[in-house]
Amino acid sequence: MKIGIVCYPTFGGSGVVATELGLELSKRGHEIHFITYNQPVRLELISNNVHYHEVTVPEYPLFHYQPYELALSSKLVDMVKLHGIEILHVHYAIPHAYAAYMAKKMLQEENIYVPIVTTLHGTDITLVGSHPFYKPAVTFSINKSDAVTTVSQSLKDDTLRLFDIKNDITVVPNFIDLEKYNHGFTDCQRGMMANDDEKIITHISNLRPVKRVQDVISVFYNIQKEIPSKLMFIGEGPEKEKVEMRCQELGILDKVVFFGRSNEIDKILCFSDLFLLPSLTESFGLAALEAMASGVPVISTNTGGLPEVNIHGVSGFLSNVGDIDDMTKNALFILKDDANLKTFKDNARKEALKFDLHAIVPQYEAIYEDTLAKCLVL
Ligand code: GMT
Repeated sequence: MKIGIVCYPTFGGSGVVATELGLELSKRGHEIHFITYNQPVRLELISNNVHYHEVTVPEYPLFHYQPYELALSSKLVDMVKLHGIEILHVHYAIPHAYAAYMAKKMLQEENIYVPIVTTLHGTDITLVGSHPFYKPAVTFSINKSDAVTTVSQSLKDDTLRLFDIKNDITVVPNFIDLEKYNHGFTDCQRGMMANDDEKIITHISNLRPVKRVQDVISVFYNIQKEIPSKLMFIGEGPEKEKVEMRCQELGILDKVVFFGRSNEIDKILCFSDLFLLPSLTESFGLAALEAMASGVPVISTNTGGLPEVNIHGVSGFLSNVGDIDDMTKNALFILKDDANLKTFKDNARKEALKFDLHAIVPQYEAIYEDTLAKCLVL
């Protein structure tokens, strides 16, 4: 199949999933066309089967806001015609599903029919999409998609609760390339980060308020009072400066390593003992799955899709949002006893196996095939 993929190219779960999906589909023989405003961060390979088409928005002084969705829909029309793209898979409703629908309508005028598969990722529904300002456009885009998927059952429930949805929604969970997290390499440079007697705690996110990164600091502060430990803090975002200031106030700046954005999180996770994800909401929690795939147990909140990924008492623990004491207690339970830690590490890796890309990517292929078949009948 010739598949067009639209996503946000920046660091963020939806872009990562879309990129990994495209790369795996290309290995399975499909021709993939990424259409977005920057080369996706994890898209290192451009090959015969993988193409990247940049959407540029010409600056025009009359426009107070440059019309990205207009540029995207025009680019989609051009690329579908030029490359014979058969199906468009758009990740994140706003504005991708909306722009794809416009492209589909323009193409129909020329008797070209391209179905749209929309994957909802979380904040496009729970935070941004449900805002009264966007709600009509998001509802319309979901209802006009030829197939709709969500990355967790919880996100499907949220979508049906928050919007007036007439379409079926299929849950296709996020996935992981387990081979990438199979730490065959021996340069797992733990010694550079911490002493042998120190435990390594890690947090990775885009440091937006929804990630509640101050809770990461509070839990780590409590942990390091009880056990020698270091915190690996990975990501860039609006909360970073406040976090640095708080670490200084608490006198733990020397115990926290700030990495900024990293494309090598597997290398950091390979020497981590525990992952903290105290988010306010999380439709899935791809970062938690990446940690688990590396054999790192997870202390997370129990919101959204997190209980579908992190299994309480098995791969880690779940707590109510903001319950620092409970998160600390659970973290210490895992870290204080080496045998316990080993059990949780093994369990985390085993639970991650459920999300192996070889099991999940065929579900998308089946959706593309069904959607194309249904559209031929119409
Ligand atoms: O979590 C983020 O800040 C980024 C956001 C995105 O759209 O890139 O992530 C959402 O999609 C990920 C991939 O499906 C999910 O793993 C995240 O849980 C989800 N984030 C939220 O729901 C807050």
